[in-house]
Amino acid sequence: MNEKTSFTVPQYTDELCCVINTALDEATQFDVDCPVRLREAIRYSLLASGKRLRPILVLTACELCGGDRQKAIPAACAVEMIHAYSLIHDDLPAIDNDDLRRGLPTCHKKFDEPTAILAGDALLALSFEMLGNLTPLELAGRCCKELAVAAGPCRLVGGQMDDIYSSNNSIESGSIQIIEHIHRRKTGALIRTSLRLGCLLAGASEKQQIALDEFGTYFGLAFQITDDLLDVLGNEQTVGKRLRKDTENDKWSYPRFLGVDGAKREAEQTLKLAEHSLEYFRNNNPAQNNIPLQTLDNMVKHLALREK
Ligand code: GRG
Repeated sequence: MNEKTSFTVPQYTDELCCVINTALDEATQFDVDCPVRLREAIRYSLLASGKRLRPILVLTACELCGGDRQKAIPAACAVEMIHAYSLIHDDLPAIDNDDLRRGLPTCHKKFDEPTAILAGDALLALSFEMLGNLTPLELAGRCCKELAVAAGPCRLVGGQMDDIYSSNNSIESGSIQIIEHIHRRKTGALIRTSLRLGCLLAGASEKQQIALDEFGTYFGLAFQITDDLLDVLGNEQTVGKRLRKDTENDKWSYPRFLGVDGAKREAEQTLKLAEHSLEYFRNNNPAQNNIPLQTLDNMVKHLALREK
Protein backbone atom coordinates (compact mmCIF):
# COMPACT_ATOMS: atom_id res chain seq x y z
CA MET A 1 0.00 0.00 0.00
CA ASN A 2 1.19 3.52 -0.80
CA GLU A 3 2.11 5.11 2.56
CA LYS A 4 -0.07 8.15 1.72
CA THR A 5 -3.20 6.00 1.55
CA SER A 6 -2.97 5.22 5.26
CA PHE A 7 -3.29 8.93 6.14
CA THR A 8 -6.45 10.56 7.36
CA VAL A 9 -7.37 13.95 5.83
CA PRO A 10 -6.24 15.97 8.91
CA GLN A 11 -2.93 14.08 8.99
CA TYR A 12 -2.48 14.72 5.27
CA THR A 13 -3.18 18.48 5.51
CA ASP A 14 -0.99 18.78 8.64
CA GLU A 15 1.82 17.12 6.76
CA LEU A 16 1.35 19.43 3.78
CA CYS A 17 1.43 22.44 6.13
CA CYS A 18 4.73 21.21 7.62
CA VAL A 19 6.24 20.71 4.17
CA ILE A 20 5.09 24.19 3.09
CA ASN A 21 6.30 25.94 6.26
CA THR A 22 9.73 24.29 6.00
CA ALA A 23 10.03 25.30 2.33
CA LEU A 24 8.96 28.90 3.07
CA ASP A 25 11.49 29.06 5.90
CA GLU A 26 14.28 27.77 3.63
CA ALA A 27 13.31 30.13 0.80
CA THR A 28 13.64 33.20 3.02
CA GLN A 29 17.07 32.71 4.59
CA PHE A 30 18.69 35.17 2.08
CA ASP A 31 22.33 36.09 1.83
CA VAL A 32 24.03 39.06 3.51
CA ASP A 33 22.91 41.48 0.79
CA CYS A 34 19.34 41.39 2.15
CA PRO A 35 19.06 43.97 4.95
CA VAL A 36 18.28 42.32 8.29
CA ARG A 37 15.17 44.47 8.87
CA LEU A 38 13.75 43.55 5.47
CA ARG A 39 14.44 39.85 6.06
CA GLU A 40 12.70 40.03 9.43
CA ALA A 41 9.64 41.78 8.01
CA ILE A 42 9.32 39.29 5.13
CA ARG A 43 9.60 36.31 7.47
CA TYR A 44 7.35 37.87 10.12
CA SER A 45 4.45 38.15 7.69
CA LEU A 46 5.08 35.09 5.53
CA LEU A 47 5.73 32.60 8.32
CA ALA A 48 2.90 33.83 10.59
CA SER A 49 0.25 31.19 11.15
CA GLY A 50 -1.97 31.44 8.09
CA LYS A 51 -4.16 28.55 6.97
CA ARG A 52 -1.89 27.86 3.94
CA LEU A 53 -5.02 27.19 1.91
CA ARG A 54 -3.56 28.14 -1.47
CA PRO A 55 -0.31 26.12 -1.24
CA ILE A 56 -2.30 23.15 0.10
CA LEU A 57 -4.48 23.43 -3.02
CA VAL A 58 -1.37 23.39 -5.26
CA LEU A 59 0.01 20.23 -3.66
CA THR A 60 -3.34 18.47 -3.35
CA ALA A 61 -4.28 19.18 -6.99
CA CYS A 62 -0.87 17.93 -8.10
CA GLU A 63 -1.27 14.65 -6.23
CA LEU A 64 -4.90 14.23 -7.23
CA CYS A 65 -3.80 14.41 -10.86
CA GLY A 66 -1.11 11.79 -10.33
CA GLY A 67 1.86 14.16 -9.97
CA ASP A 68 4.78 14.21 -7.54
CA ARG A 69 4.08 16.69 -4.75
CA GLN A 70 7.82 17.32 -4.26
CA LYS A 71 8.02 18.89 -7.71
CA ALA A 72 5.18 21.30 -6.90
CA ILE A 73 6.68 22.74 -3.69
CA PRO A 74 8.25 25.83 -5.36
CA ALA A 75 4.85 26.67 -6.89
CA ALA A 76 3.14 26.16 -3.52
CA CYS A 77 5.61 28.63 -1.96
CA ALA A 78 5.11 31.07 -4.84
CA VAL A 79 1.32 31.34 -4.35
CA GLU A 80 1.70 31.78 -0.59
CA MET A 81 4.25 34.55 -1.23
CA ILE A 82 1.86 36.38 -3.56
CA HIS A 83 -0.88 35.95 -0.97
CA ALA A 84 1.35 37.28 1.86
CA TYR A 85 2.43 40.28 -0.24
CA SER A 86 -1.21 41.10 -1.03
CA LEU A 87 -2.15 40.92 2.66
CA ILE A 88 0.75 43.19 3.70
CA HIS A 89 -0.15 45.80 1.09
CA ASP A 90 -3.89 45.46 1.76
CA ASP A 91 -3.29 46.23 5.46
CA LEU A 92 -1.39 49.49 4.76
CA PRO A 93 -2.95 52.79 5.87
CA ALA A 94 -3.47 53.79 2.22
CA ILE A 95 -5.67 50.74 1.61
CA ASP A 96 -7.40 49.03 4.55
CA ASN A 97 -5.44 50.55 7.43
CA ASP A 98 -5.50 47.42 9.59
CA ASP A 99 -3.69 46.77 12.86
CA LEU A 100 -4.14 43.03 13.14
CA ARG A 101 -3.35 40.17 10.74
CA ARG A 102 -3.04 36.47 11.48
CA GLY A 103 -3.45 37.34 15.14
CA LEU A 104 -0.39 39.63 15.15
CA PRO A 105 0.25 43.35 14.57
CA THR A 106 0.25 44.02 10.82
CA CYS A 107 3.63 44.37 9.09
CA HIS A 108 3.59 48.20 9.01
CA LYS A 109 2.61 48.32 12.71
CA LYS A 110 5.34 45.89 13.77
CA PHE A 111 7.96 47.55 11.55
CA ASP A 112 6.97 50.71 9.62
CA GLU A 113 5.27 51.63 6.35
CA PRO A 114 8.36 51.75 4.11
CA THR A 115 9.50 48.36 5.43
CA ALA A 116 6.04 46.84 4.89
CA ILE A 117 5.83 48.18 1.32
CA LEU A 118 9.29 46.81 0.51
CA ALA A 119 8.61 43.45 2.21
CA GLY A 120 5.53 43.09 -0.04
CA ASP A 121 7.54 44.09 -3.11
CA ALA A 122 10.25 41.57 -2.23
CA LEU A 123 7.71 38.76 -1.79
CA LEU A 124 6.17 39.52 -5.17
CA ALA A 125 9.57 39.21 -6.88
CA LEU A 126 10.56 36.19 -4.79
CA SER A 127 7.47 34.28 -5.85
CA PHE A 128 8.60 34.40 -9.48
CA GLU A 129 12.13 33.44 -8.47
CA MET A 130 10.57 30.32 -6.86
CA LEU A 131 8.84 29.43 -10.11
CA GLY A 132 12.11 29.98 -11.95
CA ASN A 133 13.46 27.01 -9.94
CA LEU A 134 11.02 24.65 -11.66
CA THR A 135 12.24 22.30 -14.36
CA PRO A 136 12.04 21.95 -17.30
CA LEU A 137 12.31 25.66 -18.10
CA GLU A 138 9.34 25.49 -20.45
CA LEU A 139 7.16 24.40 -17.51
CA ALA A 140 8.66 27.16 -15.34
CA GLY A 141 7.70 29.68 -18.03
CA ARG A 142 4.11 28.39 -18.20
CA CYS A 143 3.77 28.54 -14.42
CA CYS A 144 5.21 32.10 -14.34
CA LYS A 145 2.69 33.24 -16.93
CA GLU A 146 -0.18 31.55 -15.06
CA LEU A 147 0.73 33.23 -11.75
CA ALA A 148 1.52 36.61 -13.33
CA VAL A 149 -1.93 36.75 -14.91
CA ALA A 150 -3.64 35.77 -11.63
CA ALA A 151 -1.70 38.42 -9.67
CA GLY A 152 -1.97 41.11 -12.31
CA PRO A 153 -4.15 44.03 -13.40
CA CYS A 154 -7.06 41.96 -14.68
CA ARG A 155 -7.25 39.63 -11.66
CA LEU A 156 -5.91 40.22 -8.10
CA VAL A 157 -4.85 43.85 -8.48
CA GLY A 158 -7.82 44.77 -10.69
CA GLY A 159 -10.30 43.14 -8.32
CA GLN A 160 -8.70 44.93 -5.39
CA MET A 161 -8.89 48.26 -7.25
CA ASP A 162 -12.60 47.84 -7.96
CA ASP A 163 -13.23 46.68 -4.40
CA ILE A 164 -11.54 49.77 -2.94
CA TYR A 165 -13.50 52.13 -5.15
CA SER A 166 -16.81 50.39 -4.40
CA SER A 167 -16.54 51.71 -0.83
CA ASN A 168 -19.22 54.24 0.05
CA ASN A 169 -21.15 53.41 -3.09
CA SER A 170 -24.88 53.15 -2.61
CA ILE A 171 -26.41 49.70 -2.61
CA GLU A 172 -28.56 50.74 -5.58
CA SER A 173 -25.51 51.29 -7.78
CA GLY A 174 -24.23 47.75 -7.13
CA SER A 175 -25.45 44.25 -7.83
CA ILE A 176 -24.55 40.66 -7.00
CA GLN A 177 -23.08 40.39 -10.52
CA ILE A 178 -20.75 43.31 -9.81
CA ILE A 179 -19.51 41.95 -6.47
CA GLU A 180 -19.09 38.52 -8.03
CA HIS A 181 -16.96 40.09 -10.77
CA ILE A 182 -14.83 41.82 -8.11
CA HIS A 183 -14.31 38.69 -6.04
CA ARG A 184 -13.68 36.33 -8.94
CA ARG A 185 -10.60 38.48 -9.53
CA LYS A 186 -9.59 39.63 -6.04
CA THR A 187 -9.99 36.35 -4.15
CA GLY A 188 -10.98 33.71 -6.71
CA ALA A 189 -8.16 34.08 -9.22
CA LEU A 190 -5.34 33.05 -6.87
CA ILE A 191 -7.34 30.11 -5.55
CA ARG A 192 -8.14 28.93 -9.08
CA THR A 193 -4.53 29.42 -10.16
CA SER A 194 -3.28 27.37 -7.21
CA LEU A 195 -5.24 24.41 -8.57
CA ARG A 196 -4.12 25.14 -12.14
CA LEU A 197 -0.46 25.17 -11.07
CA GLY A 198 -0.96 21.79 -9.39
CA CYS A 199 -2.46 20.51 -12.67
CA LEU A 200 0.37 21.92 -14.79
CA LEU A 201 3.00 20.35 -12.56
CA ALA A 202 1.27 16.98 -12.60
CA GLY A 203 0.81 17.05 -16.39
CA ALA A 204 -2.94 16.68 -15.76
CA SER A 205 -5.30 15.55 -18.53
CA GLU A 206 -7.66 18.08 -20.08
CA LYS A 207 -10.62 16.56 -18.21
CA GLN A 208 -8.80 16.76 -14.89
CA GLN A 209 -7.93 20.41 -15.59
CA ILE A 210 -11.49 21.32 -16.55
CA ALA A 211 -12.87 19.68 -13.40
CA LEU A 212 -10.40 21.44 -11.09
CA ASP A 213 -10.87 24.76 -12.88
CA GLU A 214 -14.60 24.52 -12.21
CA PHE A 215 -13.94 23.47 -8.62
CA GLY A 216 -11.59 26.45 -8.17
CA THR A 217 -14.11 28.91 -9.55
CA TYR A 218 -16.92 27.84 -7.20
CA PHE A 219 -14.67 27.22 -4.20
CA GLY A 220 -13.03 30.65 -4.61
CA LEU A 221 -16.38 32.36 -4.76
CA ALA A 222 -17.70 30.46 -1.74
CA PHE A 223 -14.50 31.34 0.13
CA GLN A 224 -15.20 35.04 -0.37
CA ILE A 225 -18.88 34.71 0.63
CA THR A 226 -17.83 33.00 3.86
CA ASP A 227 -15.14 35.68 4.37
CA ASP A 228 -17.88 38.34 4.12
CA LEU A 229 -19.99 36.34 6.59
CA LEU A 230 -17.06 36.10 9.00
CA ASP A 231 -16.76 39.89 8.84
CA VAL A 232 -20.32 40.11 10.17
CA LEU A 233 -20.55 37.06 12.45
CA GLY A 234 -16.96 36.13 13.33
CA ASN A 235 -14.95 36.50 16.51
CA GLU A 236 -11.93 38.82 16.07
CA GLN A 237 -9.67 36.73 18.28
CA THR A 238 -10.42 33.52 16.42
CA VAL A 239 -10.23 35.10 12.96
CA GLY A 240 -7.08 37.03 13.90
CA LYS A 241 -7.98 40.26 12.09
CA ARG A 242 -10.21 43.28 12.60
CA LEU A 243 -13.86 42.54 11.71
CA ARG A 244 -17.09 44.53 10.94
CA LYS A 245 -15.10 46.56 8.41
CA ASP A 246 -17.50 46.00 5.52
CA THR A 247 -20.39 47.59 7.43
CA GLU A 248 -18.21 50.41 8.80
CA ASN A 249 -16.97 51.26 5.32
CA ASP A 250 -20.28 50.70 3.50
CA LYS A 251 -18.55 48.02 1.43
CA TRP A 252 -20.48 46.01 -1.11
CA SER A 253 -20.55 42.55 0.43
CA TYR A 254 -22.71 39.45 0.07
CA PRO A 255 -24.53 39.99 3.40
CA ARG A 256 -25.17 43.63 2.44
CA PHE A 257 -26.91 42.54 -0.76
CA LEU A 258 -28.50 39.27 0.33
CA GLY A 259 -28.78 39.58 4.12
CA VAL A 260 -26.94 37.13 6.40
CA ASP A 261 -29.31 34.23 5.73
CA GLY A 262 -29.31 34.90 1.99
CA ALA A 263 -25.50 34.98 1.96
CA LYS A 264 -25.41 31.68 3.89
CA ARG A 265 -27.74 30.12 1.30
CA GLU A 266 -25.60 31.50 -1.54
CA ALA A 267 -22.47 29.99 0.08
CA GLU A 268 -24.19 26.61 0.45
CA GLN A 269 -25.38 26.59 -3.17
CA THR A 270 -21.97 27.61 -4.48
CA LEU A 271 -20.32 24.90 -2.37
CA LYS A 272 -22.73 22.29 -3.79
CA LEU A 273 -21.51 23.28 -7.26
CA ALA A 274 -17.90 22.99 -6.06
CA GLU A 275 -18.62 19.54 -4.65
CA HIS A 276 -20.29 18.48 -7.89
CA SER A 277 -17.26 19.52 -9.98
CA LEU A 278 -15.24 16.77 -8.27
CA GLU A 279 -17.54 14.14 -9.78
CA TYR A 280 -15.06 13.44 -12.58
CA PHE A 281 -12.45 12.36 -10.00
CA ARG A 282 -14.95 10.27 -8.06
CA ASN A 283 -15.84 8.37 -11.24
CA ASN A 284 -12.35 8.09 -12.64
CA ASN A 285 -10.18 7.27 -9.73
CA PRO A 286 -10.03 3.63 -8.78
CA ALA A 287 -8.24 4.20 -5.42
CA GLN A 288 -10.47 3.33 -2.45
CA ASN A 289 -8.81 5.79 -0.14
CA ASN A 290 -8.09 8.81 -2.32
CA ILE A 291 -6.84 11.28 0.29
CA PRO A 292 -6.27 14.25 -2.07
CA LEU A 293 -9.87 13.90 -3.30
CA GLN A 294 -11.19 13.52 0.23
CA THR A 295 -9.18 16.60 1.19
CA LEU A 296 -10.91 18.77 -1.40
CA ASP A 297 -14.27 17.28 -0.40
CA ASN A 298 -13.51 18.05 3.24
CA MET A 299 -12.56 21.64 2.44
CA VAL A 300 -15.95 22.09 0.80
CA LYS A 301 -17.76 20.57 3.79
CA HIS A 302 -15.91 22.73 6.30
CA LEU A 303 -15.94 26.02 4.45
CA ALA A 304 -19.55 26.89 5.28
CA LEU A 305 -18.83 26.32 8.98
CA ARG A 306 -15.42 27.94 9.16
CA GLU A 307 -14.58 30.20 12.10
CA LYS A 308 -11.29 31.60 10.70
C1 GRG B 1 -3.08 44.68 -2.21
C2 GRG B 1 -2.83 43.78 -4.58
C3 GRG B 1 -3.50 43.74 -3.27
C4 GRG B 1 -4.48 42.84 -3.10
C5 GRG B 1 -5.14 42.60 -1.82
C6 GRG B 1 -5.78 39.70 -0.34
C7 GRG B 1 -6.47 40.95 -0.64
C8 GRG B 1 -6.24 41.60 -1.97
C9 GRG B 1 -7.20 41.55 0.30
C10 GRG B 1 -7.33 41.00 1.68
C11 GRG B 1 -8.67 41.33 2.19
C12 GRG B 1 -9.66 40.22 2.05
C13 GRG B 1 -10.62 40.11 3.15
C14 GRG B 1 -9.69 39.42 1.01
C15 GRG B 1 -10.68 38.36 0.82
C16 GRG B 1 -10.34 36.98 1.20
C17 GRG B 1 -8.99 36.76 1.66
C18 GRG B 1 -7.89 36.87 0.70
C19 GRG B 1 -8.82 36.44 2.95
C20 GRG B 1 -7.53 36.13 3.57
O1 GRG B 1 -7.12 34.85 3.17
P1 GRG B 1 -7.02 33.65 4.18
O2 GRG B 1 -8.28 33.55 5.00
O3 GRG B 1 -5.84 34.16 5.13
O4 GRG B 1 -6.62 32.42 3.43
P2 GRG B 1 -4.69 33.34 5.87
O5 GRG B 1 -4.13 34.34 6.84
O6 GRG B 1 -5.29 32.14 6.55
O7 GRG B 1 -3.69 32.96 4.82
